[in-house]
Amino acid sequence: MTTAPTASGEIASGNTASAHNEPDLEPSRVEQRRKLVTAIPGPRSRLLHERKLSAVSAGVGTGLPVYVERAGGGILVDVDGNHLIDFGSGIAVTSVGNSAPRVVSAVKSQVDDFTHTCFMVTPYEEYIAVCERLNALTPGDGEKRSALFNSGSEAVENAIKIARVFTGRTAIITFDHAYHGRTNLTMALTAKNMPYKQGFGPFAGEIYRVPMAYPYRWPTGAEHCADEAFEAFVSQVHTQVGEQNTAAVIIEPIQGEGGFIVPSPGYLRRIADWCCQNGILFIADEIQSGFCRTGDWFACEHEGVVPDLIATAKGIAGGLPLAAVTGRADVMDSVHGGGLGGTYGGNPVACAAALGAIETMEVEDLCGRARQIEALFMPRLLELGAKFDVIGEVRGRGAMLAIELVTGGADKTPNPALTAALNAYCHSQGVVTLTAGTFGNVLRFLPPLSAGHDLLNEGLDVLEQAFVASL
Ligand code: PLZ
Repeated sequence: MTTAPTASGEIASGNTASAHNEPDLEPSRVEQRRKLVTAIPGPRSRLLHERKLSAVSAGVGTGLPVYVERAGGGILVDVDGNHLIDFGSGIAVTSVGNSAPRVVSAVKSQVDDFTHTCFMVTPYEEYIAVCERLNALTPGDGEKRSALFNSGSEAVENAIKIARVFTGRTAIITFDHAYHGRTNLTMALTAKNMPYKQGFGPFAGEIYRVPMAYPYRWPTGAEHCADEAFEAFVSQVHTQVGEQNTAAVIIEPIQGEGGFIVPSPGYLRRIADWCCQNGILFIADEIQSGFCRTGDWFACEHEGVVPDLIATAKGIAGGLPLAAVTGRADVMDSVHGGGLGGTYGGNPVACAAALGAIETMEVEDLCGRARQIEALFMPRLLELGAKFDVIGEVRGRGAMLAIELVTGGADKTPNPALTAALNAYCHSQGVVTLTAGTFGNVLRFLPPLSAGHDLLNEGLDVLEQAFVASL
């Protein structure tokens, strides 16, 4: 087993002391313990699942068919009364916890006032306030502007639109293992065929894919990854696309769906500098990695990178649908009036939720909390890695962590069957884990930052049992 260079560095060790104490978290109204009162899924969930199968399109998948009734802290309560430990946060969304008190009260009061006018018709202050917060919180001291949308995919689409208008160029560079969404343009940016793209083409044009600096799987070894991946990037853009035709490079600072791939240190910085030298915009997709998840407000801060544009969503609004593009004022203002928008973009209820969520992150120091979670998880995951040679790599940062599963020993052949078995075991024992990865062989951990230490440790105990049960 190897560890990614960024996995357990100074952040982890600096917080070891506090990691052993229960942090000062907002008390949740949901009892914070795992409790199984039926098999998983229980009888009520099974009934609902039958209804789902006859009412909902088969194209909409279900990771774990337990139907949720309440949630808070680090617990999901299902309709059968089971308390499950949440290691997924609804795919990195409820970082402040489900129904976080500030989010709930801001939403309630906004719903009492009004629910919608359409910001493009008769605007309201909440939208502006969210943009002001984003402009201040994102990396970079220069003047910035933001625009709000409904989903991560929509934010990415708009970042590309803006980049094309600003540069007057069309080509967009994306990476192996990238995930940017399911709409037509973002499907083209996304790397993995099944299930995201199969049968859904033709895809948007002018998208070019280059290798990702993926240290664990770099053919000549992790130590050569940063240099060789950067050389391949520069050469492919030059020979196959042309710098003068390239509007933007879009990258996830830590790749999410692709398998929590942490690029080699320095790689992002070199790409960003090269973009700057060539009049190409650097777009960071921080939709999964943003908002305290990795122990900083945004993952690119760890690498000292200031993107021209940042796409955000997920953690921004504590579970309500909201997304944004934030970036350099000259870039954002280059679009003609009326060129950006949408009926619901920056809905006032979602904006109120975002203001509540951002305040929670500040007041409860959730960046610090994500680092504490890393300090708790990392040693335990590394211990598992030392014990079970099917763990090829432990990696990630803050509360965005993963293990990559292989057939064993020096053989790095991906092991999706074992990954599925471990995932299923955790589910059966009331721990909601998620898989990821181009090869389906990554188990990822994205707990709410509101989850207590005892609960997280208990979830990790179950993970350990999963190895014993599955091997
Ligand atoms: N960019 C980096 O992680 C969404 C996808 C789940 P939307 N990731 C979860 C699924 O199977 O649909 C994501 C992301 C990154 C963009 C997106 C897209 O965000 O809000 O799902 O559109």
